[in-house]
Amino acid sequence: MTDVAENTLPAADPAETPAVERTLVLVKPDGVRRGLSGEVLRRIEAKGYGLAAVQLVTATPELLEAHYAEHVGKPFYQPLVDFMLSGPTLAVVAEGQDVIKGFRSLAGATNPTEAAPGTIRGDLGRDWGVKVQQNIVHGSDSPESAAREIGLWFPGL
Ligand code: RTP
Ligand code: MG
Repeated sequence: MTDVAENTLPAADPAETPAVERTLVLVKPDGVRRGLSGEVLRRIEAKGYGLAAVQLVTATPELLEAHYAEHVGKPFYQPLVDFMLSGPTLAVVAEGQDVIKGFRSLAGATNPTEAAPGTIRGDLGRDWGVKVQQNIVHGSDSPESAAREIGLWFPGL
């Protein structure tokens, strides 16, 4: 007679279970204003990533100072904050294997003039001749940034 225990499924091997990574994506006020929120979400989903949270947020100077702490004091900091306060932002937590790097790849280079066609910034962005690059999206640049930024934009998550 077969032992019942031998017929049960083995517990998942942690080494075989892929660690799901999360990143913070922002559709910046220019993207929301231009009606591109859906297009950005479509590209994230079409790539195969999941949406863990989506919320329209009106940023505050305090939130932006924490979010852009690495840029405080740079010449483009105040124009960047003014731009980010110019309308609502769509905050998104996207998830999947290597999604931090993968979304940065979908977003393209910071300067939309130089961003490759096929990327969000390359296809949908351009230089508008204003003080700071309005480049439609933000994506976390490391696991540490992602954890910090998700905590700022989604304190309850
Ligand atoms: P992000 O953080 O928004 O995903 O963009 P990023 O990593 O590609 O660029 P980062 O260096 O972190 O800069 C943050 C945002 O500041 C604006 N910026 N403008 N010289 C400029 O005009 C300049 N440099 C940066 C952009 O909106 C950039 O996305
Ligand atoms: Mg950055």
